[in-house]
Amino acid sequence: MKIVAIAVLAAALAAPAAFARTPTLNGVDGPGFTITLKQGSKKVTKLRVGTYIFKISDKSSLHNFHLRGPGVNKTTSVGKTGTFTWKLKLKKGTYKYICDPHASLMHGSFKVT
Ligand SMILES: [Cu+2]
Repeated sequence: MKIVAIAVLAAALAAPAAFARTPTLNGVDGPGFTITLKQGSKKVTKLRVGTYIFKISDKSSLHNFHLRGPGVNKTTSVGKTGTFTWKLKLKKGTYKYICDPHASLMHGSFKVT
């Protein structure tokens, strides 16, 4: 009986971790003068505190993707292109993403609560 009870308890404890998947967000800059951050097809405007996977596609050597906010300051390179994966812990606050050379045109933000 004791072994069964332990097995049931272990399964109950393991279950939430098995089902909790890290959400993926997709950031894109370029090839034109655009910068976006989406979850699926939806623009990201607010998120809950937690860990997220940011998949960044830097599609232009004129632009970069620079994300800044509480505890985070990550950027791709102006002058290079590529796909990058960042696993980031987001805290409460406002996060901004910009293209550094064109920040007045290419910018966005979201709130984490
Ligand atoms: Cu730019």
